Amino acid sequence: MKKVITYGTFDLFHIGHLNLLRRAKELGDYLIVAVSTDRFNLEEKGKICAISDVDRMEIVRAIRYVDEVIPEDSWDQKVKDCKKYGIDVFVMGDDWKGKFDFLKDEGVEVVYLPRTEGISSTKIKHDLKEPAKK
Ligand code: C2G
Repeated sequence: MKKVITYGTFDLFHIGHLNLLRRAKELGDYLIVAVSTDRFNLEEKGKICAISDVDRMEIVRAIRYVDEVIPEDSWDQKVKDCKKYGIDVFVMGDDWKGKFDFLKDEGVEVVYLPRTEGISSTKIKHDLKEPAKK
């Protein structure tokens, strides 16, 4: 069984997230998604989420492509996770291109997928605050 892992906040779940998870699952048989905790987002990414980590994990867990959800609470857990879960493929959107190539040294295939253009959690929040002028 080919095991795939990906990491993210998945706040205000949108089509960009879904496209990523669908393509990640196409690369293997079992997809684990590590969802960033509220603490990790606030302290490490400086992000305040609209949706709590408990709810973001439940939403991601309900996505048909996802087989397992774990918390992400440190930048440094990826190597340990890949070993613990026997990961074959690590996947991220290409805004992270090159950032996680060190995982290749662990025998993990590293794949960066093209982001979905025109959508992001930040854009959704902004557009809700300042609707485009008609
Ligand atoms: N994504 C995408 N297209 C978008 C928006 C996001 O493909 N329009 C991808 C991102 O590249 C990422 C995943 O969806 O692979 C989750 O995106 P975020 O929730 O924004 O996650 P991020 O803040 O990038 O956190 O340790 C890694 C971090 O946890 C990643």
